[in-house]
Amino acid sequence: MPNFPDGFLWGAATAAHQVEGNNLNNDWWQLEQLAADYGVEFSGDACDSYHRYEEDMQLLADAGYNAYRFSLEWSRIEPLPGKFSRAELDHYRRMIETAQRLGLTPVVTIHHFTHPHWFGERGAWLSPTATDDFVRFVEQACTILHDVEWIVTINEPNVLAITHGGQRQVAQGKPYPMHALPDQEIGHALIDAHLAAAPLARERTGAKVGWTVANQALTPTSGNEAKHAEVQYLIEDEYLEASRGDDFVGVQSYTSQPVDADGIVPHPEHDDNTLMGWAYRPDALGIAIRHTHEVLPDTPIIVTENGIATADDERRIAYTQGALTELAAAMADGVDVRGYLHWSLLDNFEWGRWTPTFGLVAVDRETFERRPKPSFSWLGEIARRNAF
Ligand code: IFM
Repeated sequence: MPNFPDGFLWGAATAAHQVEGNNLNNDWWQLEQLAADYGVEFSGDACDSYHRYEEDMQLLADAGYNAYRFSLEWSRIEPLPGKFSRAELDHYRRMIETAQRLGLTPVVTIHHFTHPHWFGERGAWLSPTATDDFVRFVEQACTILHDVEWIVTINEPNVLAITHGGQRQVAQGKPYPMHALPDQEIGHALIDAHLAAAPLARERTGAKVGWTVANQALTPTSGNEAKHAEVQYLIEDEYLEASRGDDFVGVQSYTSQPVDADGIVPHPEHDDNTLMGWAYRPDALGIAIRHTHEVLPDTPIIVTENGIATADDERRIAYTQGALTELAAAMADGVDVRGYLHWSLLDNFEWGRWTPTFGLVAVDRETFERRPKPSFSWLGEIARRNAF
């Protein structure tokens, strides 16, 4: 059973809007109201982690983990352009200090999918002021991040460019595109924002700064290698390349898909699919890590997300065991991986849906009671021993 290097991060991840509750002032809250008739569910109180974060972190620490990834909610910190809430910054500062007191290394994401209303009204990432707006927020965020070791500027910019691209199409009266590639204009705006924010955060905090990319683990079907390379560049590699020179890059992997002459092959319904409708592919993590290493051979990697939406916790253990086997093999082959952060700590709000349960810990949505699943202690034990 391989031992992992000293200081290897073993943790779980969440994001503010998915767990905090009542983020009244962001774009997702607005979308949840507007799209309710189309079956989009409401985040509401979520897991009430805005108030219960200490309980969440205590669970992690007691179970043997040494890291927790969570995000800042921009719409709380900057409710109006240029008007910052000192009280909300203090709230996130308390989260950082709580993690540190409990022996958890905080991995802090500055932006995880949501933005304040006013930023949306300006045109979001397509606004001419987008980078300046984001940098102004990052400057304020840095005032509470001075002793944080790992900072993610933006979570999954490639997914953000797909979802915002879809919303852009809808606003133009077109149907929401299925299996779309990132909107390149939005993607390039996100890259600009990262390239402006990362050096600033590094300089102001001394932290290791990077961003996280949704790794698709795309594979070519026979004879379609050129198309595969083209799609892979547009959907993933452009965003990986923007991380060249960063202190780390976050790999986020769940499944794998083939590419044929027409692009990504839509995944058919199958008994074995996860609750997201994705193919059950524990091996995707190995493909994702190795591909990221090929593009960025000198950049350390953290697995900032990996997990499975399932109601069957034994399946979660089997999936994670498979993924960790691939991770260990990639490390044995020389890939520099610094940590593994499971998605997710809690069964949380999966962007408009509550049924895809990714959590190591279930949450009673009436009482907010946390109920750890067997997978939680299983992974915690691996973390405690730093061996698997
Ligand atoms: O829940 C999301 C997370 O916010 C970003 N990465 C993928 C997860 C599962 O869909």
